[in-house]
Amino acid sequence: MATLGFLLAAALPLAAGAATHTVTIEGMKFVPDTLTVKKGDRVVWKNKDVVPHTATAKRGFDSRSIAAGRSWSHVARKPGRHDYVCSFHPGMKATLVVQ
Ligand SMILES: [Cu+2]
Repeated sequence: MATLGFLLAAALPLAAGAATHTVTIEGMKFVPDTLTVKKGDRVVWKNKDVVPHTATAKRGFDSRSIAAGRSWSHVARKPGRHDYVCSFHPGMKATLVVQ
């Protein structure tokens, strides 16, 4: 079952012990506005608003447009403090800390 093996591998891309964290985008805010994760963890941004948003760091990651009701995930690989904004609404600011 080579095909099944491939599908399982695709569904499990995280290293053993890696965690998944969620940032909810709701009411024009990132919640929580500061999230600390370990290197290799996955972060999922869930847009619960009725307008698109982005999660855009100067360096490290850029979700591009996340449509209303959709989500985007990113594996945190770069240690450090990553301040990010929504590029459509620059007043929306948050921080991802990768340890
Ligand atoms: Cu936005």
